[in-house]
Amino acid sequence: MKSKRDKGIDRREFIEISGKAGIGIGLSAVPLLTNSCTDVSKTKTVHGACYHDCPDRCSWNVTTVDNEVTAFQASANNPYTAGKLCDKMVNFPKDVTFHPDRILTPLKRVGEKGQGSFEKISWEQAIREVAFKLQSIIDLKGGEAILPYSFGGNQGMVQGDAMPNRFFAHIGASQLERTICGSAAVAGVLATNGQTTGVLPEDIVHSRYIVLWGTNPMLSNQHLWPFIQKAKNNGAKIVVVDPFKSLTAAEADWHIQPNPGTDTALALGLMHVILAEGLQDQDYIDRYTLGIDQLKEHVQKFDPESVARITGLKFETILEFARAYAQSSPSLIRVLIGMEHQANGASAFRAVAMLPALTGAWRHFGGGLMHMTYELFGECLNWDSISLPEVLADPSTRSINMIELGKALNDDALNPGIDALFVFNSNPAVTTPNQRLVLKGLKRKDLLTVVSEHFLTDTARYADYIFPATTVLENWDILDSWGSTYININEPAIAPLGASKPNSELFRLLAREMGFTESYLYQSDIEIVKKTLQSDHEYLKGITFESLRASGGQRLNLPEKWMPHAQGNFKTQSGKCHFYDAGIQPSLPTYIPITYSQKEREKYPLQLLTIKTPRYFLNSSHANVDHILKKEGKPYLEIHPAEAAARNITEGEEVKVFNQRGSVYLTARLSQKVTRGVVCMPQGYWLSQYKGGASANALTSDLLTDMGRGGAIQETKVEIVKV
Ligand SMILES: Nc1nc2c(c(=O)[nH]1)N[C@H]1C(S)=C(S)[C@@H](COP(=O)(O)OP(=O)(O)OC[C@H]3O[C@@H](n4cnc5c(=O)[nH]c(N)nc54)[C@H](O)[C@@H]3O)O[C@H]1N2
Ligand SMILES: Nc1nc2c(c(=O)[nH]1)N[C@H]1C(S)=C(S)[C@@H](COP(=O)(O)OP(=O)(O)OC[C@H]3O[C@@H](n4cnc5c(=O)[nH]c(N)nc54)[C@H](O)[C@@H]3O)O[C@H]1N2
Ligand code: SF4
Ligand SMILES: [Mo]
Repeated sequence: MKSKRDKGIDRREFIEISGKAGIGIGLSAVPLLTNSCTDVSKTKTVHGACYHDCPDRCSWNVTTVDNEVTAFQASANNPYTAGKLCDKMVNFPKDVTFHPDRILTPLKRVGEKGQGSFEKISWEQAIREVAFKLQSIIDLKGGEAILPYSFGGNQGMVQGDAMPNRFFAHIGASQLERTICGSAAVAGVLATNGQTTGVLPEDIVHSRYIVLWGTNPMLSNQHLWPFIQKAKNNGAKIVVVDPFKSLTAAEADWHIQPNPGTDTALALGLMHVILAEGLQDQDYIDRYTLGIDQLKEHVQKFDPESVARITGLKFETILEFARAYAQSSPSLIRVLIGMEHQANGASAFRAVAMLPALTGAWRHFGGGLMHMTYELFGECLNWDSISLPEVLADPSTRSINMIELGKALNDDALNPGIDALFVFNSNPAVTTPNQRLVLKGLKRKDLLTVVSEHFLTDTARYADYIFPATTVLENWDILDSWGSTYININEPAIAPLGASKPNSELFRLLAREMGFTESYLYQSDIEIVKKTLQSDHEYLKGITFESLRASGGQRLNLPEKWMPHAQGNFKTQSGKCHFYDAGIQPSLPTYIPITYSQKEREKYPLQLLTIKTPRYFLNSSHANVDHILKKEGKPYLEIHPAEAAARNITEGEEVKVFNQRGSVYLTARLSQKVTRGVVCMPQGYWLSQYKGGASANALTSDLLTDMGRGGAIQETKVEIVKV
């Protein structure tokens, strides 16, 4: 989830500022990332935070002796993530920073694209050649022929946002619509509540009925789990709604297993029952909501029988779920991201977000909806210093949706076509849907591909130039969060290894080589960190650069009892919770399935989930580490025994999963974790780790979601044969 989406910095915003021109820019004027850590000679401990695209945003301490890491631990100063880092990160210094395969020098391609043959070159040569090539493209076709492609690989505001955004805005590059994670979920919840910040994570301990709807915290939000367990110890019932028996579902008191992508219907069905049985909080509805009459009429169609047909659930399950939810208090629904990757994804979030207003759950501490926290940081940090809106504003520059990367790279009608792709903080060859089209684009001989990376990822293999990026242990940053309430600074623990440089420095060097003189292209990392904190917002009271350096993560200074909608106060235009909104199409959330012809259904009868099941990967990150791969085992397909038997497939056999977009080879695991008609494979393995060189996204589609222009990645139909 890119938390800064709504702060305007993902939009290209550039106007030339002539007044600031004319600064002499030589190497000496470029603030290189030098700091006290280059002459470390004794033990020291610095504070930092996890850079991953993870809602937890753990705070940590790193102890070093002579540029060697001697201890790497969760910080006790952040009680939310104190205790331990997750399984993915405990060995981070060895697994990533000091990994022998790490790229530590610039590389230039010598073999065919994708082959992975490179020669080492100097930074000077790499910067000179890439700057020259970018400038030639700009001169010939304009900046829009260059597409930056990045996502949550590093969520730091300096390394992920500030410097790269400024550079690409300055050259007038195409904007990237960063929609692969969170866009649909946020669009849905905003339509209903106008904000996504509901119940705060720690307050879940006060809940007595917790619905984990399409989220798997035991794996993907691990520091929330102890709080859920505490609630359980206090008597809370834990319900999981998930088409897959996830780790969390297996631990729940009740696992409700609907057909994938049918949650909108399920939520509307619950509302049907609640209204039919008079279980709603009429006073809350009268005071703080809009459109109850339209909703009442709308949910007529979603009677339990119809919803049972759509969701594959029992009629009784829908009744019992509706009653238990409405009659428990405080009742909390936890949503996150996973469920959004469906054709109806945004509508599902929109509908689910209505339930707490219908039952008045918001009135009770620990009751309501728990979703994101990024808006809290959006309100209090000095975003203008990151996004520089006054100097970087040109909303007319074209945008390309990251989900449609494959289409964009292969679109002859696109004017200008994409001549250069600049990838950092992302591994699109593995993580972007419609992989075959992405790879076809990456193979284009006339495409300049520049990648900044730690490793020779499947994407980097296609690069013309690779720049070696520092890891989080080697650079400054400041990190907000989309799932917790702590702000962190990240102080470098060691000097950059080899010739690696932070993303920020890469863009400063390119700017200098291209002859740009605007001072905002050369701001130092520490300066950006300090400026970001310059705000007198009450949430930042007591939080300064110095205090963060001393303590690591600090909790935002939020009101003690955070109950955002106890008395309405929705951030919609009307200030009410919108059951109905004439300004949105459709005006009520509606279950609209994708229809397939009889022939298509026969050809590809199974729905494929490609989800985050590996414990030790973070998307595709860490999937190249030997001991991690050993723990995760070979990529596998979970298939219901009845579906397997129908295809004469037995446990452990090799199978080919295929559809019109591609095929992937996997080992069959006969499993009751999926229902009939649904199969599941893990996302994250690199395609170079599969026979046939294709991974999960070779099968997925670049279809967009109903709202938010996210990716309906899980709207994927396949067939399976044994090999
Ligand atoms: N170990 C680990 N942790 C991670 C990540 C990782 O790769 N590995 N990735 C991080 C990132 S980028 C993110 S966005 C978060 C995501 O964290 P979560 O939002 O918790 O998402 P997922 O694990 O993607 O999906 C959660 C569950 O949604 C289910 N699901 C899929 N389709 C549907 C549906 O139609 N309806 C319902 N009800 N459920 C559905 C899946 O089966 C899955 O079990 O996790 C973060 N944490
Ligand atoms: N089929 C399927 N596809 C999915 C998903 C799914 O559930 N199923 N989930 C989607 C979701 S929710 C997300 S968030 C995306 C994630 O997709 P990506 O954002 O592509 O995430 P990663 O695979 O972790 O790749 C991040 C890369 O950034 C690099 N990196 C880390 N730090 C730095 C740095 O400081 N500088 C540079 N230059 N590079 C750095 C890492 O080495 C890594 O290779 O995938 C999406 N794709
Ligand atoms: S990946 Fe998440 S849980 Fe693991 S250390 Fe990072 S923030 Fe914490
Ligand atoms: Mo994500």
